[in-house]
Amino acid sequence: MDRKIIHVDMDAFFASVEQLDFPELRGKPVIVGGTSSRGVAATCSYEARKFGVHSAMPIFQAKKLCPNGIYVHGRHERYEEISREIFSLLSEITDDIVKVSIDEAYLDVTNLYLSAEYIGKYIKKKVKKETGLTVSVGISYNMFLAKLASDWDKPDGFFVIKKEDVPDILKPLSIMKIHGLGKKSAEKLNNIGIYTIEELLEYDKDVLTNLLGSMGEEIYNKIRGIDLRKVASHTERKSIGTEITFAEDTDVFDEISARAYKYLHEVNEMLLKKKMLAKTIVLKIKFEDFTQVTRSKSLEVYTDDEKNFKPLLKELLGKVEYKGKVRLLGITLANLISNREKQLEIFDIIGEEDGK
Ligand code: TTP
Ligand code: MG
Repeated sequence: MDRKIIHVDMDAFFASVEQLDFPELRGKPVIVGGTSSRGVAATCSYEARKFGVHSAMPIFQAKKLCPNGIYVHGRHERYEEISREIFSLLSEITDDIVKVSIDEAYLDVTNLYLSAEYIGKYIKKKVKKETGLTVSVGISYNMFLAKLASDWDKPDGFFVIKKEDVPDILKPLSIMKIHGLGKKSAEKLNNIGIYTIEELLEYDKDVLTNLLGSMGEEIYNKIRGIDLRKVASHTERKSIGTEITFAEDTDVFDEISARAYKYLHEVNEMLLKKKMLAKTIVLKIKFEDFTQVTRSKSLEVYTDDEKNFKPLLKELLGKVEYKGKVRLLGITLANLISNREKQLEIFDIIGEEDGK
């Protein structure tokens, strides 16, 4: 089965945040990146792009092209804050997410029941509703094409690249659109008369490898719609737990056991809140002499239902060799995955209206 990959990229991110926070800047050419003529533009609003201004352009040059532009200093903390907010709402959709820059992320939604198109439109709406900003969404069956798609229809874009569109849809594009192909490599290709992807498709793998080194094969594959990179998450949560030291050490089994069930309840509540399922329960007991034991037990299936863990906890409590008073008790639920069905509830908030 083909994968369903979504790439999201905020529009003119720093400049849009400035326009959001300072309404008088809306609809105006805004250039972020310092007011000093020696600096470079971090980015600029789409109104400024009409004048030919772009990211990394020296400010003095931008001022020549757009003398009436509004030049402002960047406020990185504020951009980071909004970035966190956006990433947090994207993380509610799936754990298979990777943030690649302050305003950009990939999501693998292959395992969600809803279509990638539906989820993509939901993202646009949700980001707009929660932050007031627009985001461009690209959808395809791999990361390379999804990124290309998010750039297709900017700003406020929504574009899908289907398998049957490839490679025809790519042919007219400049080779500069190939993410991963650096400026130097593009120049090398230009020097032998290659400017478009259609022209590049004429060359076989060996020639590209000779020209571009190890990247040759990667580029050869990408322009044919082949990109096997996985959306590898770095943020996956492996466990949820709590542990607390007793106010007074105790060897009364009923007290220890009551405490354990109470913690299981609390941890299970956290699991539900995070919309996750767990398979394993871990009991940790520390004794008054500071020695400790950890025992764990797993279910056959993932669950978020506390009552499934209770018999396991009973067994674990019975297994421990109590060699003195208990000082600390901890309960952890481990082996976590997302609860896909629960996550689908998130989407219901928005409903079926058209997305863009
Ligand atoms: P981008 O997503 O590349 O650009 P953008 O969001 O401003 O515009 P677009 O609509 O084309 O996506 O980068 C995100 C932010 O990163 C951008 O707002 C400012 C910062 N940035 C720099 O500071 N320097 C740079 O050279 C680039 C490219 C971006
Ligand atoms: Mg962007």
